Amino acid sequence: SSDIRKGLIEAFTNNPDQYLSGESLAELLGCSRTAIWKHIESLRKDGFILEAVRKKGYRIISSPEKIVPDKIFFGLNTKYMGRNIHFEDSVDSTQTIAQKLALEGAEEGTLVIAEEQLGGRGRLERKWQSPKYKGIWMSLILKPNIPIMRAPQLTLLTAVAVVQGIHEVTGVQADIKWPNDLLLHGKKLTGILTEMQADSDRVHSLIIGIGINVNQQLEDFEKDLQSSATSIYLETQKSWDRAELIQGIMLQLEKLYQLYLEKGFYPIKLLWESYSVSLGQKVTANTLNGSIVGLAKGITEDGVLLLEDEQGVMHSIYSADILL
Ligand code: BT5
Repeated sequence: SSDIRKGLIEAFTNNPDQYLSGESLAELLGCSRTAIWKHIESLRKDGFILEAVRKKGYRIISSPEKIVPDKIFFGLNTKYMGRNIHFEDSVDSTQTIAQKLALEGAEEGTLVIAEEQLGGRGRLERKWQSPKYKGIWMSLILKPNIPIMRAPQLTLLTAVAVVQGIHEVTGVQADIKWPNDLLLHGKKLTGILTEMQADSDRVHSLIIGIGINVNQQLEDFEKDLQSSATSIYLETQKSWDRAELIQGIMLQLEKLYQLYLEKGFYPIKLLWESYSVSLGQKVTANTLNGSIVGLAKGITEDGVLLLEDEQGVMHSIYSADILL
């Protein structure tokens, strides 16, 4: 029965401009017309808008408000990235679920997605607002065979992949602010949080949390964020299909990750620098040990930010909030 559902989604999404009759669908999928009708009703419940015209059949009008995991799966052009999807309606944090799956031996590329997070988190136990149906709240499991000190490279790699994925699908070009923010006109569009499971000095699993504001209108953000956050909707005045964005991001991630495994961090570093807004600028780095004002000179091979202060002293910044 889930095969019928998958078959229907595939038939509709592959023939966006065509009416498909109940009869032909029943024949195609080897089931009764009643079964087709039932599944069409269930797709409608999930937010697919399907037009029905007498004597012609059904046609897909728009993709759902809700993310439908099946829809991500079809049309996903990756070998392993995002192929194993763990989907939830409402969770505390997708990070927590992915952490658990990783401990249980989840394969590389496993993706946890939720429609809503009640306890979405940023760095240092800060909150990440994750309103229902409005954004992409997901955690990806990677298992690179690298030492712990290289782990920050994967945060930067993810930032590049998300910039490219968003650009491919929507045409919107975001900037990267070290280490983990994507900005549009200086407002935060995306946050990335990397957590890790490691034995002694090697990484076992990386849990990369990605939060992307997609279809929020201004009032969907809580008051305190309305001036500092933005969404793809606010930038384009258009709603976007989150399933399609996830597909685009997974494709870029797989390409870049493969490049990273074969050629190392250098090519990723070049891409990262090309999207960065902080480099070459005077910035303030607020670290847990105090603030440093300096010129952002670059990032090292490990993904560490280099700041040159007014006395010409170079500081390596491992973790901080950067004020531009
Ligand atoms: C981050 O932390 O930017 C990392 C955010 C990672 C979120 C993803 S969603 C899927 C996965 N599951 C989780 O539980 N988390 C990950 P940080 O740099 O510490 O920024 C946090 C700050 O961003 C907050 O203190 C707010 O000021 C701001 N903020 C919170 N929600 C936001 C939103 N939706 N859009 C823009 N800014 C937000």
